[in-house]
Amino acid sequence: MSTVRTATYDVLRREGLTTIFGNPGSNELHFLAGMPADFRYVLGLHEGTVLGMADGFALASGQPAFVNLHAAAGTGNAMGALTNAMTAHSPLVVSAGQQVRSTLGVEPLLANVEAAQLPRPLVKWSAEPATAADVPRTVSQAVHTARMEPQGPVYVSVPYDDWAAEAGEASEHLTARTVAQAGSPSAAQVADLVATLSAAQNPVLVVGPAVDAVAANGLAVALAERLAMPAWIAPSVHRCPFPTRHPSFRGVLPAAVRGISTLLAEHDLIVVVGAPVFRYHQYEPGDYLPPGATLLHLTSDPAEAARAPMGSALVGDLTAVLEAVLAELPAADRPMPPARPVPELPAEQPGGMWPEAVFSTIDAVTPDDVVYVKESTSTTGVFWDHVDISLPGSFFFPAAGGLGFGMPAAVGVQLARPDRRVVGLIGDGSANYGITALWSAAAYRVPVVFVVLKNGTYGALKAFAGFMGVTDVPGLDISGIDYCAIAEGYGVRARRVEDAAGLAEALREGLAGDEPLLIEVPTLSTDPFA
Ligand code: TZD
Ligand code: CA
Repeated sequence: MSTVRTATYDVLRREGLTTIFGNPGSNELHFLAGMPADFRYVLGLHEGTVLGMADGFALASGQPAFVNLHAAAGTGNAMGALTNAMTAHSPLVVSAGQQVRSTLGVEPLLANVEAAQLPRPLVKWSAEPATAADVPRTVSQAVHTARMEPQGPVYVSVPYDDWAAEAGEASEHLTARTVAQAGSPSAAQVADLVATLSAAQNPVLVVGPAVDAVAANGLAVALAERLAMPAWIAPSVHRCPFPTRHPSFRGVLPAAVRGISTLLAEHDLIVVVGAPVFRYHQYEPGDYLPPGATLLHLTSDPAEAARAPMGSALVGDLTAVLEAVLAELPAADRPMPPARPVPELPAEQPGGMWPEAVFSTIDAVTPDDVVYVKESTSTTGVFWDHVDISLPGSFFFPAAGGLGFGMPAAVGVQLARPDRRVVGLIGDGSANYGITALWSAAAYRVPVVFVVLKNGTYGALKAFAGFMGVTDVPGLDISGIDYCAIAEGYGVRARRVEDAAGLAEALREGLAGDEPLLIEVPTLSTDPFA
């Protein structure tokens, strides 16, 4: 008869969750002790980093990743990072160690009081099994729940004395079962979609992160070409679902109600695929839609469809829906819209490189299949003009805007995709929220090249202050931090560069090596609202 611990490892192995991202405490030692040899443990020195690494790993692999945190305090430290995982639909199975079951009533030190309640509403599902014998089944339920569309993080709290208990025969079924999902549109639904799309005179495509998550980027391109439509990336995007050098590509929509309806004013049909409608940021009230326009929303997330304030939605498997539509949809009888010119780089100025020049230098040096993990907030607009991204899974950004994702996620993405090189584009402010990822990168020899854009300030917040018309905001300057010294302190090699030539040389060095490198580059501030 196997123990709860063995049966749980069997479930994790069967479902492919053999990497454990964690930071341990006394409640977790019984689970971790004698970890099976086919599992690997990736230690993060802070739970925000642990969760961020697992998030990057899950997003880049498309598979659930396992996280092991310490009780309530460890969970609390991870919750900022959970905002991003929840928004990104990242299939994380987050576990936390609990105090001994029979002692919970008296709330001993490190008891996780109301454990299942703690991470809500930042998880899709959360539980503490009612009995020790139900732990393996609960973990199995957690994995299937995380993996099912719409994917998302889940949470399981396990009292540590459960691990040695007998699992019971019922747990043997868990490693013999499968849970699959289907979501194809009916023939009538396809006919409806084709009629709506064909009737449009001047449609526009808005593509979102869920397209990249299922690698349906090529289908989005086929749809844009079939209807000769311009294509925008949905606002506040955290993945790149459309090739940035395709003639249809227009950029990323502004994250404002009025900004979007103004930009799309010429169009009679707005076709949104795989994005919330819409994830706004700056408050600019106005009409949700341009006059006379209708919106068609294709999504795999019922909640996304239900909460949209306008449009007609169809919820289904995005690949199945797009394939079914493309099989029936006639080509539009209009010319493709002309490609927009790539903006020139701004003229050089003393004091640092323009972020635009940083990105175009990196674009020129990196291989075509490079993966960018970006957390430099004032540059979210200009980035897209200067990089050539064409493959699925090539760009990740904190999905809920919670900083502390970039550095850890870069490590997690690189661990999930050793076949591709990862470049982290990290603001000097953002770096500090996930800085301990440098230690994990060094300890596990994860060859991420971190580029820290050092403008000495929370640039995006300065720009926001201007947009909001407020002045004299304290706490926006962060000068005097030496990122090279910090990197070296964590065991990561570092280079300080001043210009494009130095940046290119340091990047080549980093990409040629098999260990992490941090490059610090002084930058000028761009205005994201310009
Ligand atoms: N804390 C957390 C966890 N998430 C946040 N988003 C913020 C604070 C607020 N914040 C932003 O939204 S942008 C930003 C902060 C502090 C500045 C980040 O500075 P940076 O990038 O140096 O990384 P830029 O390019 O200078 O803006
Ligand atoms: Ca900055």
